[in-house]
Amino acid sequence: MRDSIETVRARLAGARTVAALTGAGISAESGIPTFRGEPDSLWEDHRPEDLATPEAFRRDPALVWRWYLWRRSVVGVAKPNPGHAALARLAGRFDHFTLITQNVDGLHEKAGHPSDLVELHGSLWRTRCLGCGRRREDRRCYPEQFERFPPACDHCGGLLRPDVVWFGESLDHSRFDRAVRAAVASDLFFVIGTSGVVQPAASLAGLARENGHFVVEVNPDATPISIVADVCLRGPSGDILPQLF
Ligand code: BV8
Ligand code: ZN
Repeated sequence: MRDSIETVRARLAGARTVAALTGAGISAESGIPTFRGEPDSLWEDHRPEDLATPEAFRRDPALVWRWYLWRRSVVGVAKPNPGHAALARLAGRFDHFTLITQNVDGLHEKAGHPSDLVELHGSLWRTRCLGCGRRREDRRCYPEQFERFPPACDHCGGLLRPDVVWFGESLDHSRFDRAVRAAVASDLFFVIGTSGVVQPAASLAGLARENGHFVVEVNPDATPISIVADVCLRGPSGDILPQLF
């Protein structure tokens, strides 16, 4: 591993443009369950794939909202870990750095990423109204904090939904375009803490590779992305990233 760390550090020294794609794994050391990892990633015996869908929300908006509020209550007390902090330091070293995250937990923003952050799948901390389309920052974590449940828009009375991208929903085009441009243009592309299962986010590493860029995977386990990586740093991102930056 030591020589791989040195290889990546040497690449960083010569890089002009860097990008990183993160997944749930980077927040694992902040105590947030991943999607497909530990047994505690389930919630009341529901699988994330069964709840993070428009169909589930149509069928039972209160159940889906309870799941998101439970996640807010877990994430709300979580702190960014040394992996998030290392990426924030990296952002300070490069004029051209783009951080692309699949996570909706807001921990990268908490660690300090004002401008270079692309939240591909939206945010747990924002609602969108199905009636008037209004998006609002919302930090409430418990059903009793809402006048009506499932939550209703205080402007038009419409049903509010979490402002995240569910399975079967298209990603916001401008956000995904920014991520693609970063993958195509970066000398160095990090893929951190993702199982590489969810598309189209998982395709970004292959895109970076096809454009001749150096790809580094940081993950304790091998994933479908490992085959396109030039270097695989096997271990927790909270340990590995601070050794790099
Ligand atoms: C789309 C927001 C076009 C919500 C999320 C069939 C029908 C319909 C669609 C599809 C289909 N087949 C495929 C698709 C496409 C589908 C998809 O990819 N499905 C998968 C499950 C096969 N994708 C979509 O639907 C996307 N939209 O394609 O639009 C379209 C339109 C209509 C019809 C068809 C296509 C939208 C996908 C977005 C879904 N929303 N999140 C919410 O969070 O509530 S995805 C969700 O999974 C999270 O965002 C999460 O980040 C993401 C990916 O998971 P990971 O981050 O990788 O987490 P995971 O637990 O899997 O892995 C953790 C990793 O960390 C592991 O590798 C582990 O080893 C590692 N790790 C653990 N500890 C550490 C660590 N690493 C480092 N350090 C540690 N300490
Ligand atoms: Zn409204």
